[in-house]
Amino acid sequence: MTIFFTGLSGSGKSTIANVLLTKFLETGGRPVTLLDGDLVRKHLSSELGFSKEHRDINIRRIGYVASEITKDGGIAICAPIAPYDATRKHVRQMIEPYGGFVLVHIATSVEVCEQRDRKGLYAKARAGILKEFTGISDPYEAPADADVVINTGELSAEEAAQEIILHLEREGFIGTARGVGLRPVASETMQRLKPVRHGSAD
Ligand code: ADX
Repeated sequence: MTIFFTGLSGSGKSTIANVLLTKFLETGGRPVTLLDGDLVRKHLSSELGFSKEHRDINIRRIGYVASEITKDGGIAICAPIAPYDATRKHVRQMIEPYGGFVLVHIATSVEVCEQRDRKGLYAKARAGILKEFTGISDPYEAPADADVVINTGELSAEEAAQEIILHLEREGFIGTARGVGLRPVASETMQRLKPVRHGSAD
């Protein structure tokens, strides 16, 4: 399974992805790999810039690694900006033959990201020192096909990670807290077959 985050720089992707990683590691089970935007840029895509072509190469590399992890039964958590809709869809198509692909949009507005400006990059982009900066001088195509949308204005990173876990449980990608990891169809069938009881507690 691949959990693919998308959102602006400073939207909270990395923070939430790291909380999610910790939760998976605590639960144990399948191996988990985090492909963080900044770390991929450092180790896997250090020669690339931020033109559309280079961003697309970067995202397709992440997609390829995630598809291999998914194929092997692991969990890949990816957290790049991934600003282009067609490229995200391409990655979904690369991964879905091998397992689940869950697109998580961290929908923090550019105003909020700029106001926080944790890395000081928005100020540099405004000053024209950083060119092609997503949300300022470069596009961000918000997804219409996100499986989960996180509004970080309302949720802490912990709560956001919990929302994602709940979605994964609901869709049958991971077992529930009680350890009943049924696929959605099977689970619905089970519900229908379950005898209806009145009065007595379960
Ligand atoms: S992506 O567009 O190819 O998906 P990626 O997530 O790898 O982007 O890298 C984004 C990170 O690179 C940002 O969080 C920021 O720290 C840094 N960065 C440097 N220059 C830019 C830029 N022009 N646009 C966006 N991010 C930039």
